[in-house]
Amino acid sequence: MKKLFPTSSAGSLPKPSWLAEPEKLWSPWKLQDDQLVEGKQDALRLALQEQQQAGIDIVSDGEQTRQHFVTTFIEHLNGVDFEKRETVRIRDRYDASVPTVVGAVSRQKPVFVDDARFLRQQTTQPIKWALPGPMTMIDTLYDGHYKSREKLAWEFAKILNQEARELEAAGVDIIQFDEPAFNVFFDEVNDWGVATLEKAIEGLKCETAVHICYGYGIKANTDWKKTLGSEWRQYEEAFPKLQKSNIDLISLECHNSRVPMDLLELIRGKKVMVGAIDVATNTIETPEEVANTLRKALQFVDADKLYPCTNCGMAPLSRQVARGKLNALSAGAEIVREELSL
Ligand code: MET
Repeated sequence: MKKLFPTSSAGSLPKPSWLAEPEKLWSPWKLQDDQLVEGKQDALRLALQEQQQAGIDIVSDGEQTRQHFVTTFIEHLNGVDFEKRETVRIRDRYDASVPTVVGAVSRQKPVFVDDARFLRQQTTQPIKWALPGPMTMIDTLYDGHYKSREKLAWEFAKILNQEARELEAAGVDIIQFDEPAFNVFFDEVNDWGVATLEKAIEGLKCETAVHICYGYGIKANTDWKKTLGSEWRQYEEAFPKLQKSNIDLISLECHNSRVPMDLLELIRGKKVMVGAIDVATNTIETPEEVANTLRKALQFVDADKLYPCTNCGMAPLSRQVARGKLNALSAGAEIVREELSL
Protein backbone atom coordinates (compact mmCIF):
# COMPACT_ATOMS: atom_id res chain seq x y z
CA MET A 1 0.00 0.00 0.00
CA LYS A 2 1.16 3.52 -0.75
CA LYS A 3 2.38 5.49 2.28
CA LEU A 4 -0.37 7.68 3.68
CA PHE A 5 0.16 11.41 4.20
CA PRO A 6 3.22 12.11 2.03
CA THR A 7 4.80 15.32 3.33
CA SER A 8 6.20 18.23 1.33
CA SER A 9 6.83 21.96 1.65
CA ALA A 10 5.22 24.76 -0.35
CA GLY A 11 8.59 25.05 -2.06
CA SER A 12 11.05 27.61 -0.81
CA LEU A 13 13.54 27.11 2.01
CA PRO A 14 15.99 29.65 3.42
CA LYS A 15 19.21 30.10 1.48
CA PRO A 16 22.65 29.64 3.05
CA SER A 17 24.17 32.96 4.13
CA TRP A 18 27.07 32.63 1.68
CA LEU A 19 24.59 32.63 -1.21
CA ALA A 20 22.18 35.41 -0.23
CA GLU A 21 21.46 37.51 2.81
CA PRO A 22 19.23 35.42 5.06
CA GLU A 23 15.72 36.16 6.30
CA LYS A 24 14.90 38.46 3.45
CA LEU A 25 12.64 38.26 0.41
CA TRP A 26 14.25 39.33 -2.90
CA SER A 27 17.61 38.94 -1.18
CA PRO A 28 20.40 39.80 -3.65
CA TRP A 29 22.96 37.14 -4.59
CA LYS A 30 26.34 37.29 -2.92
CA LEU A 31 28.15 35.45 -5.74
CA GLN A 32 28.55 36.15 -9.43
CA ASP A 33 28.90 34.39 -12.77
CA ASP A 34 30.25 30.82 -12.61
CA GLN A 35 30.55 30.97 -8.86
CA LEU A 36 26.89 31.86 -8.62
CA VAL A 37 25.88 28.94 -10.84
CA GLU A 38 27.90 26.55 -8.70
CA GLY A 39 26.74 28.16 -5.45
CA LYS A 40 23.09 27.73 -6.42
CA GLN A 41 23.64 24.06 -7.19
CA ASP A 42 25.41 23.51 -3.88
CA ALA A 43 22.57 25.25 -2.06
CA LEU A 44 20.04 23.06 -3.90
CA ARG A 45 21.94 19.97 -2.74
CA LEU A 46 21.84 21.23 0.85
CA ALA A 47 18.15 22.06 0.66
CA LEU A 48 17.47 18.55 -0.60
CA GLN A 49 19.57 17.04 2.16
CA GLU A 50 17.74 19.01 4.82
CA GLN A 51 14.40 17.78 3.53
CA GLN A 52 15.68 14.21 3.44
CA GLN A 53 17.06 14.42 6.96
CA ALA A 54 13.71 15.71 8.14
CA GLY A 55 12.01 12.76 6.44
CA ILE A 56 10.08 14.82 3.86
CA ASP A 57 8.54 12.52 1.25
CA ILE A 58 8.03 14.75 -1.79
CA VAL A 59 11.10 16.94 -2.14
CA SER A 60 11.76 20.23 -3.92
CA ASP A 61 14.76 22.34 -4.87
CA GLY A 62 14.00 24.65 -1.93
CA GLU A 63 13.77 27.32 -4.66
CA GLN A 64 17.49 27.91 -4.16
CA THR A 65 18.15 29.00 -7.74
CA ARG A 66 15.60 31.80 -7.74
CA GLN A 67 15.55 35.13 -5.97
CA HIS A 68 11.76 35.31 -5.84
CA PHE A 69 8.95 32.90 -6.73
CA VAL A 70 7.46 35.22 -9.36
CA THR A 71 10.07 37.70 -10.56
CA THR A 72 12.83 35.20 -11.33
CA PHE A 73 10.62 33.39 -13.83
CA ILE A 74 9.59 36.66 -15.45
CA GLU A 75 13.23 37.83 -15.69
CA HIS A 76 13.88 35.10 -18.22
CA LEU A 77 11.11 36.20 -20.58
CA ASN A 78 11.17 38.63 -23.47
CA GLY A 79 8.89 41.63 -23.44
CA VAL A 80 9.50 42.64 -19.82
CA ASP A 81 11.86 45.48 -18.98
CA PHE A 82 13.42 45.10 -15.53
CA GLU A 83 15.09 48.51 -15.69
CA LYS A 84 11.79 50.24 -16.25
CA ARG A 85 10.12 49.95 -12.87
CA GLU A 86 6.79 51.18 -11.59
CA THR A 87 5.43 51.12 -8.10
CA VAL A 88 2.12 49.33 -8.08
CA ARG A 89 -0.18 47.94 -5.44
CA ILE A 90 0.16 44.17 -5.52
CA ARG A 91 -2.34 41.61 -4.18
CA ASP A 92 -4.46 44.70 -3.52
CA ARG A 93 -2.41 45.04 -0.34
CA TYR A 94 1.06 46.53 -0.56
CA ASP A 95 3.16 48.68 -2.88
CA ALA A 96 6.09 47.08 -4.66
CA SER A 97 8.46 48.27 -7.34
CA VAL A 98 7.84 45.94 -10.27
CA PRO A 99 9.13 45.59 -13.86
CA THR A 100 7.16 46.76 -16.89
CA VAL A 101 5.70 44.77 -19.76
CA VAL A 102 6.91 46.71 -22.81
CA GLY A 103 6.08 44.34 -25.68
CA ALA A 104 4.81 40.88 -26.57
CA VAL A 105 5.91 38.38 -23.92
CA SER A 106 7.65 35.14 -24.93
CA ARG A 107 10.00 32.50 -23.61
CA GLN A 108 13.16 32.19 -25.71
CA LYS A 109 14.65 29.39 -23.65
CA PRO A 110 13.79 27.17 -20.68
CA VAL A 111 13.93 28.87 -17.28
CA PHE A 112 14.21 26.13 -14.64
CA VAL A 113 14.59 22.99 -16.73
CA ASP A 114 18.33 22.52 -16.11
CA ASP A 115 17.79 23.04 -12.38
CA ALA A 116 15.00 20.47 -12.35
CA ARG A 117 17.21 18.01 -14.22
CA PHE A 118 19.91 18.60 -11.63
CA LEU A 119 17.48 17.91 -8.76
CA ARG A 120 16.24 14.80 -10.58
CA GLN A 121 19.81 13.47 -10.71
CA GLN A 122 20.20 13.85 -6.95
CA THR A 123 17.28 11.76 -5.77
CA THR A 124 14.87 8.98 -6.64
CA GLN A 125 12.17 10.47 -4.39
CA PRO A 126 9.17 12.15 -6.02
CA ILE A 127 9.98 15.78 -6.82
CA LYS A 128 7.71 18.79 -6.94
CA TRP A 129 8.56 21.93 -8.88
CA ALA A 130 6.89 25.31 -8.30
CA LEU A 131 6.12 27.89 -10.98
CA PRO A 132 4.17 31.11 -10.53
CA GLY A 133 0.56 30.99 -11.74
CA PRO A 134 -0.64 33.31 -14.52
CA MET A 135 -2.75 35.56 -12.28
CA THR A 136 -0.03 36.02 -9.68
CA MET A 137 2.43 36.82 -12.48
CA ILE A 138 0.34 39.62 -13.94
CA ASP A 139 -0.24 40.97 -10.46
CA THR A 140 3.51 41.36 -9.91
CA LEU A 141 4.06 43.56 -12.99
CA TYR A 142 3.15 46.86 -14.55
CA ASP A 143 1.55 46.22 -17.93
CA GLY A 144 2.35 48.98 -20.41
CA HIS A 145 1.61 46.84 -23.47
CA TYR A 146 -1.45 44.58 -23.38
CA LYS A 147 -3.40 46.90 -21.09
CA SER A 148 -5.54 43.92 -20.12
CA ARG A 149 -4.90 41.65 -17.15
CA GLU A 150 -6.76 38.83 -18.81
CA LYS A 151 -4.92 39.03 -22.14
CA LEU A 152 -1.56 39.06 -20.41
CA ALA A 153 -2.59 36.13 -18.20
CA TRP A 154 -3.42 34.03 -21.28
CA GLU A 155 -0.02 34.86 -22.78
CA PHE A 156 1.70 33.80 -19.57
CA ALA A 157 -0.37 30.62 -19.43
CA LYS A 158 0.96 29.61 -22.85
CA ILE A 159 4.52 30.30 -21.73
CA LEU A 160 4.02 28.39 -18.47
CA ASN A 161 2.70 25.44 -20.44
CA GLN A 162 5.88 25.35 -22.55
CA GLU A 163 8.00 25.38 -19.40
CA ALA A 164 5.81 22.81 -17.62
CA ARG A 165 6.02 20.33 -20.51
CA GLU A 166 9.81 20.52 -20.38
CA LEU A 167 9.84 20.16 -16.58
CA GLU A 168 7.72 17.05 -16.96
CA ALA A 169 10.17 15.67 -19.52
CA ALA A 170 13.00 16.40 -17.08
CA GLY A 171 11.34 14.01 -14.62
CA VAL A 172 9.33 16.30 -12.34
CA ASP A 173 6.48 14.38 -10.68
CA ILE A 174 4.30 17.28 -9.53
CA ILE A 175 4.24 20.75 -11.09
CA GLN A 176 2.79 23.35 -8.74
CA PHE A 177 1.48 26.76 -9.74
CA ASP A 178 1.58 29.39 -7.01
CA GLU A 179 -1.58 31.49 -7.06
CA PRO A 180 -1.80 33.54 -3.84
CA ALA A 181 -3.67 36.07 -6.01
CA PHE A 182 -6.59 33.60 -6.08
CA ASN A 183 -7.32 34.69 -2.53
CA VAL A 184 -7.78 38.31 -3.56
CA PHE A 185 -9.33 38.76 -7.00
CA PHE A 186 -12.41 36.56 -6.81
CA ASP A 187 -14.26 37.76 -9.91
CA GLU A 188 -11.15 37.35 -12.02
CA VAL A 189 -10.53 33.87 -10.59
CA ASN A 190 -13.93 32.82 -11.80
CA ASP A 191 -13.87 34.73 -15.09
CA TRP A 192 -10.47 33.61 -16.32
CA GLY A 193 -8.12 32.70 -13.42
CA VAL A 194 -8.90 28.98 -13.28
CA ALA A 195 -9.22 28.84 -17.09
CA THR A 196 -5.72 30.26 -17.59
CA LEU A 197 -4.40 27.80 -15.02
CA GLU A 198 -5.94 24.96 -17.00
CA LYS A 199 -4.23 26.32 -20.10
CA ALA A 200 -0.92 26.18 -18.21
CA ILE A 201 -1.40 22.45 -17.43
CA GLU A 202 -2.76 21.48 -20.85
CA GLY A 203 -1.41 18.14 -22.11
CA LEU A 204 0.58 17.33 -18.96
CA LYS A 205 0.67 13.75 -17.76
CA CYS A 206 2.46 14.42 -14.48
CA GLU A 207 0.45 15.58 -11.48
CA THR A 208 -0.41 19.24 -11.15
CA ALA A 209 -1.03 21.42 -8.11
CA VAL A 210 -2.17 24.93 -7.31
CA HIS A 211 -0.95 26.64 -4.14
CA ILE A 212 -3.18 29.32 -2.60
CA CYS A 213 -2.32 31.01 0.68
CA TYR A 214 -2.27 34.23 2.68
CA GLY A 215 1.33 34.96 1.76
CA TYR A 216 4.78 34.79 3.29
CA GLY A 217 5.19 35.76 6.93
CA ILE A 218 6.10 39.36 6.06
CA LYS A 219 4.60 42.39 7.79
CA ALA A 220 2.34 43.48 4.90
CA ASN A 221 0.69 40.07 5.04
CA THR A 222 0.42 39.70 8.79
CA ASP A 223 -1.11 43.20 8.96
CA TRP A 224 -3.59 42.26 6.23
CA LYS A 225 -4.55 39.08 8.04
CA LYS A 226 -5.45 41.15 11.08
CA THR A 227 -8.12 42.90 9.00
CA LEU A 228 -9.75 39.70 7.76
CA GLY A 229 -11.95 39.08 10.77
CA SER A 230 -12.60 35.88 12.63
CA GLU A 231 -13.55 33.66 9.69
CA TRP A 232 -11.49 33.57 6.52
CA ARG A 233 -13.80 32.36 3.79
CA GLN A 234 -11.77 33.55 0.78
CA TYR A 235 -11.13 29.99 -0.42
CA GLU A 236 -14.85 29.54 -0.81
CA GLU A 237 -14.79 31.81 -3.86
CA ALA A 238 -12.31 29.81 -5.92
CA PHE A 239 -13.12 26.29 -4.70
CA PRO A 240 -16.19 25.43 -6.81
CA LYS A 241 -14.34 26.18 -10.07
CA LEU A 242 -11.19 24.45 -8.86
CA GLN A 243 -13.16 21.37 -7.86
CA LYS A 244 -14.36 21.06 -11.45
CA SER A 245 -10.94 21.79 -12.94
CA ASN A 246 -8.29 19.33 -14.10
CA ILE A 247 -5.87 20.33 -11.33
CA ASP A 248 -4.98 17.26 -9.24
CA LEU A 249 -3.84 18.83 -5.98
CA ILE A 250 -4.79 21.96 -4.07
CA SER A 251 -2.25 23.33 -1.59
CA LEU A 252 -3.66 25.51 1.19
CA GLU A 253 -2.76 27.51 4.26
CA CYS A 254 -4.59 25.95 7.23
CA HIS A 255 -2.63 25.89 10.50
CA ASN A 256 -3.14 28.94 12.75
CA SER A 257 -5.29 30.51 10.07
CA ARG A 258 -8.95 31.32 10.55
CA VAL A 259 -9.99 29.29 7.55
CA PRO A 260 -12.99 27.14 8.54
CA MET A 261 -11.88 23.59 7.78
CA ASP A 262 -15.30 22.60 6.48
CA LEU A 263 -14.60 24.69 3.36
CA LEU A 264 -12.50 21.71 2.26
CA GLU A 265 -15.75 19.87 1.63
CA LEU A 266 -16.10 22.09 -1.48
CA ILE A 267 -13.08 20.45 -3.10
CA ARG A 268 -13.96 16.87 -2.13
CA GLY A 269 -12.34 14.51 -4.60
CA LYS A 270 -9.18 16.59 -5.02
CA LYS A 271 -5.95 15.77 -3.26
CA VAL A 272 -5.29 18.46 -0.67
CA MET A 273 -1.92 19.68 0.54
CA VAL A 274 -2.91 20.77 4.02
CA GLY A 275 -0.74 23.56 5.42
CA ALA A 276 0.05 22.39 8.94
CA ILE A 277 3.06 24.66 9.52
CA ASP A 278 2.68 28.40 10.09
CA VAL A 279 5.39 30.29 8.19
CA ALA A 280 4.55 33.62 9.86
CA THR A 281 6.04 32.71 13.23
CA ASN A 282 9.41 31.52 14.46
CA THR A 283 7.73 29.26 16.98
CA ILE A 284 8.23 25.69 15.92
CA GLU A 285 5.06 23.65 16.01
CA THR A 286 5.00 20.57 18.17
CA PRO A 287 4.31 17.32 16.31
CA GLU A 288 1.05 17.12 18.27
CA GLU A 289 -0.06 20.54 16.94
CA VAL A 290 0.67 19.39 13.39
CA ALA A 291 -1.24 16.18 14.04
CA ASN A 292 -4.20 18.19 15.34
CA THR A 293 -4.44 20.25 12.16
CA LEU A 294 -4.24 17.09 10.07
CA ARG A 295 -6.93 15.40 12.15
CA LYS A 296 -9.24 18.38 11.60
CA ALA A 297 -8.60 18.23 7.86
CA LEU A 298 -9.28 14.49 7.86
CA GLN A 299 -12.92 15.22 8.58
CA PHE A 300 -13.21 16.70 5.10
CA VAL A 301 -10.39 15.09 3.10
CA ASP A 302 -10.14 11.35 2.44
CA ALA A 303 -7.02 9.91 4.09
CA ASP A 304 -5.47 8.81 0.81
CA LYS A 305 -5.82 12.34 -0.54
CA LEU A 306 -4.27 14.24 2.36
CA TYR A 307 -0.77 15.63 1.83
CA PRO A 308 0.67 17.43 4.89
CA CYS A 309 2.50 20.58 3.86
CA THR A 310 3.64 24.03 5.04
CA ASN A 311 1.27 27.02 4.83
CA CYS A 312 3.55 28.83 2.39
CA GLY A 313 7.24 29.09 1.51
CA MET A 314 9.88 29.33 4.23
CA ALA A 315 12.35 31.50 2.25
CA PRO A 316 12.23 34.42 4.73
CA LEU A 317 12.78 32.27 7.86
CA SER A 318 16.07 31.30 9.49
CA ARG A 319 17.51 27.95 8.47
CA GLN A 320 17.29 26.66 11.99
CA VAL A 321 13.59 27.51 12.30
CA ALA A 322 12.84 26.04 8.87
CA ARG A 323 14.65 22.85 9.78
CA GLY A 324 12.67 22.56 13.02
CA LYS A 325 9.42 23.11 11.16
CA LEU A 326 10.21 20.42 8.57
CA ASN A 327 10.98 17.99 11.38
CA ALA A 328 7.71 18.85 13.12
CA LEU A 329 5.79 18.31 9.88
CA SER A 330 7.23 14.82 9.46
CA ALA A 331 6.72 13.89 13.09
CA GLY A 332 3.13 15.18 13.08
CA ALA A 333 2.26 13.23 9.93
CA GLU A 334 3.75 10.11 11.51
CA ILE A 335 1.51 10.47 14.58
CA VAL A 336 -1.61 10.48 12.42
CA ARG A 337 -0.31 7.63 10.24
CA GLU A 338 0.14 5.50 13.34
CA GLU A 339 -3.31 6.39 14.63
CA LEU A 340 -4.90 5.27 11.41
CA SER A 341 -3.01 1.99 11.30
CA LEU A 342 -4.21 0.96 14.77
N1 MET B 1 6.41 28.26 -3.98
C1 MET B 1 6.44 29.50 -3.24
C2 MET B 1 7.27 29.30 -2.00
O1 MET B 1 7.26 28.20 -1.48
C3 MET B 1 5.05 29.92 -2.87
C4 MET B 1 4.93 31.34 -2.52
S1 MET B 1 3.27 31.88 -2.42
C5 MET B 1 3.43 33.44 -1.67
O2 MET B 1 7.93 30.17 -1.55
